[in-house]
Amino acid sequence: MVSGEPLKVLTIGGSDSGGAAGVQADLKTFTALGVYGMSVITVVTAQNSVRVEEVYPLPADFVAAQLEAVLSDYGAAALKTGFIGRIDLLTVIAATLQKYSLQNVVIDPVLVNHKGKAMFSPQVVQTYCQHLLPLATLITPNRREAALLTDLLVESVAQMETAATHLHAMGPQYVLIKGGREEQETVDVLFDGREMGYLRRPWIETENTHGSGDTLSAAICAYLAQGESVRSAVEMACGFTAVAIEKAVSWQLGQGHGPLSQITAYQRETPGDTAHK
Ligand code: PXL
Repeated sequence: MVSGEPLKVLTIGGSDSGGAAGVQADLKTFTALGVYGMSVITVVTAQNSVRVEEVYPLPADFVAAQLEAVLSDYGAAALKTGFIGRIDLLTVIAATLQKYSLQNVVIDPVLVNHKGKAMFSPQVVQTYCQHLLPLATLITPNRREAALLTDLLVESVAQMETAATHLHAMGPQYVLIKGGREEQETVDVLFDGREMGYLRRPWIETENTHGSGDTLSAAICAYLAQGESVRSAVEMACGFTAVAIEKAVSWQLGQGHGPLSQITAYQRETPGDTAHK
């Protein structure tokens, strides 16, 4: 790498026309954290802050062509997957990750909508378990997604710990289960196969969390590319996402569930620091 060049990071996911979630949230996060962002689009959505109007799937061979184009030339120091939702895409993506022996693979198993309702068939869930989870450095399901992947009830922190153990046995090196709630705090559970870690933050009361899961996994990716350990990448990314949520609490960009503020999050986290690794 030539000195001064940015690290290259890839997101594989869906386009959100509203700019809140999906690859748009990822690319904003990558830019805010100073890495070079690339994107392979799986589906194009017509959506805003109120609803998803339409989803236009891209053919698996075209997704494969995007992956090949990016990885055969640029490569990637880290990558994340977001909205995939189809078996043919999941298997193409898994085969490509193996072909290029990619490191720092963050799998955000997008399986439920923001109301927690399952979006895809049980076969899609099974394909994640069989093909993608074993290739992951880290998986980042929320409680509902952890429940779908394990067939367990995942409500309490104790149940999150049990689910994390089951998920770790499916092959990922680390498991982060997001979105636990204890009184006025959110609790995420991080498991590396030996030790449980807990990330606690004050609960922020806001509707503007559209794209928060994407922002978190994209930030983890950026920090991993920059050489952070998984544990510190997760801690730093949780901090970044919390500030991005706080900064957008008073925003009313649309009529509904609004986005986060990725750019100002970075400025506040590290004021004046443009030389962050
Ligand atoms: O936040 C999950 C997500 C990922 N990708 C796309 C989305 C959403 C949620 O709205 O639209 C394209």
